[in-house]
Amino acid sequence: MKRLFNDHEQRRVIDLNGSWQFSTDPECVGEKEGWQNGLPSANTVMVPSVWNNELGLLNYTGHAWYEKKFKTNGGTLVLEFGSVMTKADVWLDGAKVGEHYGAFSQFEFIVNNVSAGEHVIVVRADNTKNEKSFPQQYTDWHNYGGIARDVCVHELNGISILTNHVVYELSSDLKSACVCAELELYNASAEKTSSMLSVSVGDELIYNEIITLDAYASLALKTPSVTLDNVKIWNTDAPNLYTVVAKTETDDLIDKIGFRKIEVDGNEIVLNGKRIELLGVNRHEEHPEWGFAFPPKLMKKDLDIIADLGCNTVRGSHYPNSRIFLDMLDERGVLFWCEIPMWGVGFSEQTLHDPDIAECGYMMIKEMTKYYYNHPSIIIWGMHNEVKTYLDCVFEFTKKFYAHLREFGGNRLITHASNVPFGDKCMELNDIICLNMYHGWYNGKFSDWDKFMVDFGNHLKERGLYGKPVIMSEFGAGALAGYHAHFDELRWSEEYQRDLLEHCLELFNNTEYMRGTYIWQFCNIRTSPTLELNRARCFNNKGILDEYRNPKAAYFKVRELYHKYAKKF
Ligand code: ADA
Repeated sequence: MKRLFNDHEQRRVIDLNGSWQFSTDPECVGEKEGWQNGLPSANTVMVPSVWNNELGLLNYTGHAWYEKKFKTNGGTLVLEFGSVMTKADVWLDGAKVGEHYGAFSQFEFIVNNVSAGEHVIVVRADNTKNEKSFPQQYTDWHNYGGIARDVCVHELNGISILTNHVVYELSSDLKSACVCAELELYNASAEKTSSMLSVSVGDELIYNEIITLDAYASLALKTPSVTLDNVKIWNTDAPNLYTVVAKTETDDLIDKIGFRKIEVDGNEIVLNGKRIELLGVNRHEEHPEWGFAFPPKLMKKDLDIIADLGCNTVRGSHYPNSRIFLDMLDERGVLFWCEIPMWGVGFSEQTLHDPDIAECGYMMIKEMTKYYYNHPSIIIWGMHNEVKTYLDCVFEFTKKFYAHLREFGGNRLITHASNVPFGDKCMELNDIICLNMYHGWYNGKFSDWDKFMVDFGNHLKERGLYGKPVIMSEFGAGALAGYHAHFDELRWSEEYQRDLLEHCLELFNNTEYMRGTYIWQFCNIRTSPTLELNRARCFNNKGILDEYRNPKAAYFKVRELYHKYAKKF
């Protein structure tokens, strides 16, 4: 996967980004007609991209096929995809190598015994929605389709390193770390093979042993723990990173980590021993010209804007973002909330009772921890958003998600975003309580917030939850950029949005149990063209910037307030 740094120096990686052959398949005849062997007629598209930004395909839903030829030295290959929306079927030289479900996760297939020379890779992407799809039938974002993130082919030789999680525990004075590595290894050779495996963190070698594996065998290896002294902590004002190199005689994997500790102390959130308040925005990784195939250049610009706003955190609503964006957050010391696309509004009660839904969510939780484990910027794992948390079946799968994240998710706070403040059965499970509320927009007036905050505080006391930190994970109002009102209360005007956000932020800042805010939302996004959500222009207009990143009046108010609140710490 493309990162901000080279993640392999030894391994040969073939970049498959660039031009691919492309054909839609509205009648779903491709497989029957043998398109997996090569597309009969095709246009050229650039990958990564979503097809919706091609002329005439904005709302295309269904199958579309991609084909690309590449040359390799052969042997064992890993075909790696950053994101295919939403279901992917992959063929190499006409033979099926695998399939993957889920739009926002990396995935890969290992293929052995590939001959040297030219080969053809064919991908069928399918963004069809149905009663079991993730997300469900309608969502508050556009139903993009395509190969939306990088594609590459890795040539593996001998004992190879598939993943490496660096697991650590910091001492109470944060001066030393007890560190080990959890690796997945694979012998890409047709013979039993031995190789020296070393793992280093910064300048310290933490493991150096000979490993032996049978032909094409895998091994999950946990190295013994080593104590590293005088570690430099990763913090928002000093994001110290360590380069981690895992190496065999024939392969390598390079990553970056940061040592930091996030915890809850009563109703405080504590980062590296110091209480913090989360000053954040919700951000979709989306742009009208690029859809979800969001280019790194724009990621950097978004982050520059986010820094200007005075934010110390971003919620990646509502799915894992690109690895390269996470690398940027790691480098800049910006905290991140990472979640799976289990976006509740579309899930009916009946669907939530279906065990396949819980299973799909669980698979996405496992993928999220697999690929994102090492990023120090991730301080919150989000399990789902606005799912009907008053149901027992939701409580049951949330418990399972939580247990996995607790055991395999490293040092992070675990939560979900709730829109049922008074009936949510899962709040007790969570490390922090997070609420999505829209008083003054979908219902009532600004002033309803004041009563709500008192009522919710009382509710927490009655439930014995008053000791937990509370975050307002979504709140906001729509504003059409350039639409101004004579009277400050005129909905859809920039002034209304600005005044509502000012009212909310000042209120939350003065509420004893509140520990942070994520404004809905950073910028406008394209949404579903169907009528369920009734969105003006088919955009969610609650951005404090428009979709081209031009600030609205609310932007300047939020910037003033976030900079003022940041001074308290
Ligand atoms: C929900 C949801 C967001 C967005 C928002 C809104 O809280 O989580 O994705 O749809 O509502 O704008 O109404």
